[in-house]
Amino acid sequence: MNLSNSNAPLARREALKSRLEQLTRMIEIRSVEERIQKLFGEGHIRGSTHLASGQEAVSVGVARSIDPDDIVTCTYRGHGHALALGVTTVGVIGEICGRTIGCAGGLGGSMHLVEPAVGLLPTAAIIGAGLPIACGAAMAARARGTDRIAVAIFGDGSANIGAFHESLNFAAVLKLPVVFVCENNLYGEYTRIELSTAVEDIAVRATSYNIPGVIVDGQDVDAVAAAMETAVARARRGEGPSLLEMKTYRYSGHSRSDPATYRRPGELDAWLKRDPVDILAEKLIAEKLLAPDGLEPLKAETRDTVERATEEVLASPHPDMSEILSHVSASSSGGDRKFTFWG
Ligand SMILES: Cc1ncc(C[n+]2csc(CCOP(=O)(O)OP(=O)(O)O)c2C)c(N)n1
Ligand SMILES: [Mg+2]
Repeated sequence: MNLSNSNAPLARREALKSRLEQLTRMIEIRSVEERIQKLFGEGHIRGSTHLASGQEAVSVGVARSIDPDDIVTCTYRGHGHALALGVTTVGVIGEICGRTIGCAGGLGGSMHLVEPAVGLLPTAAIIGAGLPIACGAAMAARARGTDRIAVAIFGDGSANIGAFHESLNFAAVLKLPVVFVCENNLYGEYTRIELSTAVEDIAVRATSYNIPGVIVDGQDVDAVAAAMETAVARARRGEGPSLLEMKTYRYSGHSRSDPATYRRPGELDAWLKRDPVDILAEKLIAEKLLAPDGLEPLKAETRDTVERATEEVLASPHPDMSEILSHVSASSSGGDRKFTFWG
């Protein structure tokens, strides 16, 4: 497994301190998602894919606000979070294409990305599952006497799952260092939020658990980071969890080839006008960190980098069939393939 052999994820995370790199990473996420859609059509991907184009500001805003040894859980819609946290393009595309070069050796696929070096627990297909796991990671951090925190990223649909309510209550009572980040993209699979959810704003549910609940512009990376920084500081001070609701939108359908015909007319166009990449690019131009005509060349350059990563992936092998039972169960004799978080 190529996981611990490389400093690249940590270096990529460190690089995110630069505002220009934050923009580049958001473009990279978009380009990777577009390439994955194409790879799926070309037959290189088994199973499913769940793209997060449009939600890049949440990924990068969260990643830039926490330390590499903080823990993150997220769902199948996790390619962008993995890239933002520092997993390499080869690690992500390789995993999704089921190649040994992937971040889980090609055994996990699109829904099971992982990188201990930057705190990414394996992403999960079961919605709501990451919330209690984040509570457990927060308890472990406290038991070890550290000021590390855990972040659980999940969707609006997941806020109707029992594990959401149990986790918020549990974390509030124990004042656990957790930040609950809800990406409200208005849809759970093919169902618009008002058909499944009794409240318009998920953040109001924080009231039931006596914790802060904040509505955040999920298209603006700086708004995401500002809300995160407040919640992270509160968690590190031992004052307990927060619930942040990121208002955002997914440009693609739920998964694979879903054409998303259930959208309201004009809805996609309205969100495209508040594209997170454009919003940050405009700010960087105003801050003179990007030339007025610098966005398109940056996009082209990033697409080239993603294309080179894709070529590397497609030239690399699939795992051998003998690997099929690796990691199936955890045991003390797991050998060198064990994932180790926090030593
Ligand atoms: C426990 C559980 N129930 C049902 C499903 C099927 N399922 C997959 S995605 C999804 C919708 C989730 O929507 P949301 O939480 O808003 O996340 P998004 O896909 O919008 O990121 C459902 C119900 C599942 N994966 N896990
Ligand atoms: Mg959703």
